[in-house]
Amino acid sequence: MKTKLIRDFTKTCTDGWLQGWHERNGGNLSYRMRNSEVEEMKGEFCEEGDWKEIGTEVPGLAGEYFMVTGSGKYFRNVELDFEDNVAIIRVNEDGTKYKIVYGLVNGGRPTSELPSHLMNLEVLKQRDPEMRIVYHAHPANTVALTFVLPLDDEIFTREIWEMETECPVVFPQGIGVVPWMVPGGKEIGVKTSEIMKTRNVAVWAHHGMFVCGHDFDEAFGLMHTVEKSAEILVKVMSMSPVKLNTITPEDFRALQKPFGLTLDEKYLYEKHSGKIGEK
Ligand code: 2HA
Ligand code: ZN
Repeated sequence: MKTKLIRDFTKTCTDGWLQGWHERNGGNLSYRMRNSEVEEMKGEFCEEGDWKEIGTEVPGLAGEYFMVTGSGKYFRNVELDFEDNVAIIRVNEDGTKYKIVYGLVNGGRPTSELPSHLMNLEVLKQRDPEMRIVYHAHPANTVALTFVLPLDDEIFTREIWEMETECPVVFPQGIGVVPWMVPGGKEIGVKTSEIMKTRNVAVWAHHGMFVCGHDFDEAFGLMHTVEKSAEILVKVMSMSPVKLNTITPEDFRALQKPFGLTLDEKYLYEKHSGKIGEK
């Protein structure tokens, strides 16, 4: 069965693979399904499977269905065999367990980052019921910057924003940075979902990035925009520790009216040091 949802989900996996963000089984993708999408596919669901522990609690997602990549599965292979690599799961009535109702036909489990994905999707649903996607990837330039920039939300956001005028338009709420933590568990999910309460981008130091979106294009485009700016910053820093020219706080403020933005002044600090990464 090839629904529009399956096509859109697959396209995101393939596009991420082509960007080089998904070495081996790196990265994962999840989508909170609409009732109409569940109805469309329900004839193919098997509800007989066992309930398994999520490893955290997401009562705000009770009874909902999610399309998620499989643990240990390669993004490269999603377009080649969707049903082997992706699952649809249902969350139980108290938000502590899930069961696989479709996909992963050769066995397996949903993504190892399921707690982070579901905790993010839960806070996002509260923020905006149409926010349905969480996407995690390992884009190299963004990860590289976590070794040389302070792991500070304000500095990280400001340095990335300065690389492309589009940035504050695309992610006006800025970026949150999570220090290095053990991936795959509840703890890192708590930290990431704290960021997702107000922002659409979370960077995991020395690991990767989480973004959200209303649809797949928006989530992918956000990942792409942050990573593109990170690439420019890596190029600039390889040439010089200081910038001769840049976008100034006044310039950023001037974007607000024409683009209908409100930018938090905490990102628009006056710099006392000329060095990239210092305030
Ligand atoms: O291997 O990206 O964070 C999947 C991951 C874990
Ligand atoms: Zn990862």
